[in-house]
Amino acid sequence: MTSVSSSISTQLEQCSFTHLHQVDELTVLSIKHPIFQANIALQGAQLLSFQPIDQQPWIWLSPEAEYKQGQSLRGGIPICWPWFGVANKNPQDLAQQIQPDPNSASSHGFARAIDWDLMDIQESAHNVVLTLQLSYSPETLKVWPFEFKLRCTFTLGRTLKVDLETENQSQSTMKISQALHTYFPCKAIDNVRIHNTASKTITDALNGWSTTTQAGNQGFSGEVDRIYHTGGPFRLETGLQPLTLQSQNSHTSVIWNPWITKSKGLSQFADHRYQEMFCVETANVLDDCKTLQPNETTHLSLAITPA
Ligand code: TA6
Repeated sequence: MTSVSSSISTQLEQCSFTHLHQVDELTVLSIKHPIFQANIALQGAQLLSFQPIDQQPWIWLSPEAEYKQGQSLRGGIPICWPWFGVANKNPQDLAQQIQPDPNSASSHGFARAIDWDLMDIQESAHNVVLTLQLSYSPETLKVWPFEFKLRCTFTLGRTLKVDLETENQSQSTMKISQALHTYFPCKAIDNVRIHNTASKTITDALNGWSTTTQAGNQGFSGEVDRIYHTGGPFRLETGLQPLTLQSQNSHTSVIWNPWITKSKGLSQFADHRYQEMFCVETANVLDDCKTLQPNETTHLSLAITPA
């Protein structure tokens, strides 16, 4: 089990709704609150589940998810940082920061695959606020030669809020791309509609990263992997609880469904799972990457509410 500080251990002993438990190789925060339940893995500060009492889950997690050290789980809200997607599909000045070679770097950065520290838990009758932190280390410096501090704050209650703060603690300029890679459940993928996407500008990863305009509101009748040049808000019509996804300080959003062929090659994902999920990822990518001067911070936030 990942160790927590003595002050956090003391806090946990006084918590009414939050406790730590081990699931296979991972340490998971389990929150059973009168108005919601949620789980967050310390590895990657990855929210795995969120379900208001007497509602269906708002977040999708693969039934094939594996709780193993060094790999994010398929589903929930993986934190993609300090780069999004394939490293050398990022702006060149960003990719060149990755050591020893961006071509050999893993997709979606490293923050989602290493343990974060639990820093604070605040419980109330209305919500639970949890803060997790990731600081640079000798291991991260080998890949990403910057001193940094990440703080992720989850505010869970009648809404689901996530705030990811990045602080550049190095003495040089640091450029990042990032995303809160949220997986949503749906009753039937063919009937999903993501409202407020019609007429928006998109960059299509499946069409040579070409930029075009989306015709009607986004639905799914095949593989979709595209960057919308907007941070929303989006209304998600899923056949389950309709949801609204809002963002702060994001002007790009990635919409993804692997469909049949890609599903067959995806880890932690049975071939038919594309029928029950889709992603809308709150991002800073392409022209929306963030350049931080020494001691500068930036926030990327999302809020999910009933529509
Ligand atoms: O968000 C879209 C995407 O970049 C897809 O291209 C696909 O790779 C997906 O993320 C999942 O990536 P992962 O590394 O978690 O399997």
